Amino acid sequence: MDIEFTLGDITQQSVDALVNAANSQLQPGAGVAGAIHAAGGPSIYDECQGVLRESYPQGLPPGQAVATNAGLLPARWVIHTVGPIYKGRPEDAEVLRACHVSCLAVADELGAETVAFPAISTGVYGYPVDAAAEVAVDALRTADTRVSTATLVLFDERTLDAYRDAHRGWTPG
Ligand code: AR6
Repeated sequence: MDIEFTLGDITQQSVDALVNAANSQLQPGAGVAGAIHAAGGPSIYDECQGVLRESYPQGLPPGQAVATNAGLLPARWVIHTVGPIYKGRPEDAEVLRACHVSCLAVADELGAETVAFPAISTGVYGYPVDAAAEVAVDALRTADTRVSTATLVLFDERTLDAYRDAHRGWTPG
């Protein structure tokens, strides 16, 4: 899988699937989720609530992912995943890694070949950017997937640099 990095707004990306940095109730909130629901329109929210009712009445657990339509966005699907709320525990990295793995597994089920990821958990959920970048890049580099291109869409230069540096510095194992 190719891994690319770009500065920008994830709602503007023309890809098969966009990843949403969601919360367990799949409510819009702020940040990426707010932008996706605002730009994508109500069909995304409606499908989110249907998926929760049918499959996750207690909410979508952190580290898991589900797909919905992408409404008015220039993508076919939105893949919603719930990152860890950062508390400095070892589990935080495991959950953040699981988010990336789960999103790629859902993308494979959908047949999505191009997927755009935001910097999951680094906003409202408080994950330090450099540490999140290392986990995200390692999860993507080691993934077993049919996705051909993962694009990390970063919202500011500082975050873009952190993810690019993590990619340059990545070593297996
Ligand atoms: N495109 C790309 N990146 C963005 C965009 C955008 N339009 N908007 C913000 N970012 P966050 P989290 C960056 O807070 O930490 C929501 O309320 C942002 O600068 O969206 O996983 C949800 O409903 C940061 O670097 O996600 C949840 O309750 C990164 O995306 C909660 O926040 C992630 O920030 C999830 O928090």
